[in-house]
Amino acid sequence: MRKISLLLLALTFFNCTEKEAPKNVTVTSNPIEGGTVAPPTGEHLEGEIFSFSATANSGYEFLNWSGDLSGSDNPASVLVDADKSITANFGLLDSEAPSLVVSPSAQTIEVGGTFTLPQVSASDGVDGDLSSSVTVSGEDQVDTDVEGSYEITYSVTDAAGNIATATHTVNVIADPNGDDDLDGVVNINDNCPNTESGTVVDDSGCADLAPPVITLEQTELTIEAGDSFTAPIATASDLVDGDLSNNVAIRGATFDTSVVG
Ligand SMILES: [Ca+2]
Ligand SMILES: [Ca+2]
Ligand SMILES: [Ca+2]
Repeated sequence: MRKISLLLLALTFFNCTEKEAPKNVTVTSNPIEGGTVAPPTGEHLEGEIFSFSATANSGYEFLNWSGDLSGSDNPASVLVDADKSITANFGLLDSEAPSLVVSPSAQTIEVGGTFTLPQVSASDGVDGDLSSSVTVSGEDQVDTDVEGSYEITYSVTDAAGNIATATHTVNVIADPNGDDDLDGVVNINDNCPNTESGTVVDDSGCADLAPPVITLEQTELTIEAGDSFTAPIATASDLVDGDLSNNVAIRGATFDTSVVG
């Protein structure tokens, strides 16, 4: 009788320990810097239903689960019926448009001439080199037999849908040494061939938008009370107008050199 009791006790104990044997649940973030999973790797009792949640780090988004868990629900539950290996997959968030470089941005040719396609390259922080995905429009509109300014538009879209565009202008001119827009810059050097009459232009034939630069020998002067004050020497120059030093006007508060201040 005592033997049977002991056997029963041992069997019960054995059954209990087998049913509740802990299982290893391994969780992994892919990539590691993409985010975290809770709860972390650990032992869980067999038969438990466990809920895992993935939290993306800044700059990443949670994509889906792989391994012994699938789908993209977050959190997601798994029945611990064996050792489990669960991976949370994260992807880089992409809110930046690719960089699209079209070089040069313009060219000028004579009527009847041929134009050269610019160098075009595109790269994206997430998708990498996208140069082969660049689309072009307007190229077939360029008529090298007719004077005019033609714009070719390049465009590229990254996997996240961010779009970048850039243009290349083909100026078709009659006479390279003429000055069609009468701004003083010969056609061949004129990147803005349709400048409005009366506009001040720079060497490239485009509106001069840069203000002159003023340089002062000293920006601050300290003199003793009673001493006389000499204004600092100021020079000024402009990309288009050249030396403008004689045009510098002095403005400022009136002051009394006999009073400390
Ligand atoms: Ca991007
Ligand atoms: Ca011109
Ligand atoms: Ca011009």
